[in-house]
Amino acid sequence: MTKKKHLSQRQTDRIAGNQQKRLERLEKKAAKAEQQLQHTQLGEAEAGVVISRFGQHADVEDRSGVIERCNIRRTISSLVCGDKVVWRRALQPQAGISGVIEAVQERSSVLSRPDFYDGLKPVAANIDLLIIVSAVLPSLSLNIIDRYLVAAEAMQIKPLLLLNKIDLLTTEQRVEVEKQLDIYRKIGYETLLLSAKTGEGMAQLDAYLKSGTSIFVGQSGVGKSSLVNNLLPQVQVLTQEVSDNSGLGQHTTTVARLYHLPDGGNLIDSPGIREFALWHLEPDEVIWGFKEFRPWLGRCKFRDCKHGNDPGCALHHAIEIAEVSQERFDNYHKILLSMEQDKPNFFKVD
Ligand SMILES: Nc1nc2c(ncn2[C@@H]2O[C@H](COP(=O)(O)OP(=O)(O)OP(=O)(O)O)[C@@H](O)[C@H]2O)c(=O)[nH]1
Ligand SMILES: [Mg+2]
Ligand SMILES: [Zn+2]
Repeated sequence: MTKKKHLSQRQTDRIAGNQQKRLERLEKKAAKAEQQLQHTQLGEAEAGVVISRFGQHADVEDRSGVIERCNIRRTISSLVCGDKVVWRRALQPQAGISGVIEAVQERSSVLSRPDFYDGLKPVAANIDLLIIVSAVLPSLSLNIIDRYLVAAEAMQIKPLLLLNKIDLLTTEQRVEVEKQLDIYRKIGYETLLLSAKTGEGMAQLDAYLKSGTSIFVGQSGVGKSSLVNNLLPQVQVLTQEVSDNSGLGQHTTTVARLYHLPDGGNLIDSPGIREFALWHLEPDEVIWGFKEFRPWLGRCKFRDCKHGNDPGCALHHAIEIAEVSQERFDNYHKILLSMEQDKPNFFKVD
């Protein structure tokens, strides 16, 4: 059961106050960086790609593949890993800063996630494939998979379900997870089972990564960075054991980072999150994100059918004839319920 999160007025005020203070601090820092820049001579505008973003700075890859740490112009409101930018080199780099990012090119896609305190936060841009990584350790959660699938459908980014750590599965567990993944295969999603540890199944992943930009998303501790290390042994991203007592990951990766793969294609490793919220979506978008429900929508007896116990519900009929799975239907209701219960005020529309 999800615990209801009702914020008192005082808590809401405190959050607002903290946000204000944080904003002021950031403003001051940015103003200082901007001032320094005005005294620095800059070269011609160049194209670059954001490899990683850290607060007021970003690492930008120049055309020859060299990564340069840059300041960010205050006029840029949003900048994330994968963004294509225009930047200018400082003729005399100062304090490790090689240049300044002046503009961001239009994005073909953006993965955002709503944060309880900060509102909607972009994570990465220009993504072609959303690889939803799961594992039996910490735990295999179909609810989290469904949340990411809803987000993928809303962003119109192709998803791929990847189950890592198959080396840990007993024969019975293997049968069980195959059954669970069959639900997704049946509705047209592709799945991969593999192990970053033993390398089993890794070759199947290559075909997906060869072109475009892919991103690993999923709970902390499922092995996203371990997969990157398996694909790029020379990189060695920091990974960490899942803590035994909580069963939850440690949040080892803290910022998204883009890597180039040897056979072409880019791969972004992103920080794990405990729960992927969908507060930024409308209930209509959530149901649309369950793509096998679509043919049944609008066919219920009552126009305002909530697909609960309403008589003549087309979705219930679809479950009876095994066109829609009970698990996905239950997750749909769970997601809707949790959205209403936990939604912070700034995602509410009056
Ligand atoms: N047995 C087994 N363990 C694995 C496998 N892949 C990763 N691990 C272990 O899982 C733990 C977590 O791996 P990470 O790669 O740090 O997980 P992550 O998803 O990047 O976690 P965050 O960065 O916190 O989001 C580490 O102890 C890894 O060694 C696998 O295929 N099999
Ligand atoms: Mg990681
Ligand atoms: Zn209905």
